[in-house]
Amino acid sequence: MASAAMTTAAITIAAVTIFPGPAQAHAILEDSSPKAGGSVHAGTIDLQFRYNSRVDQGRSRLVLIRPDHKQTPVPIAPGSPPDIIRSHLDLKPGAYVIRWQVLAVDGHITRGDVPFTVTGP
Ligand SMILES: [Cu+2]
Repeated sequence: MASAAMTTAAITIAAVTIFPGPAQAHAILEDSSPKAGGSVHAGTIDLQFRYNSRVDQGRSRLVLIRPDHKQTPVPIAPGSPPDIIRSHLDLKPGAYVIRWQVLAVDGHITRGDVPFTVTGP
């Protein structure tokens, strides 16, 4: 069990090294586009998820759940501010969910679902 404790300590130190600065909480979703429960018009849809703290964009994930429940990974666009995850999708009308998972500055992973509706023209 000593080695497990040492591994945990090593991971904690690594997280602090990667994200210098004051201690911060894990990432909580503060705003999104589309909004949870909102609706958008069919076509190219800009996705944006803003958190209360910086997130590691390279270790965060977005998955689109389609109306037929098929899941598709969504590439995260590079170059966003450090507390924001962005992408875009071309979607037909229907009920969708974006399932997000982000790694925050404190080394904790949080997840959530943003359901939304795409409406016809
Ligand atoms: Cu945390």
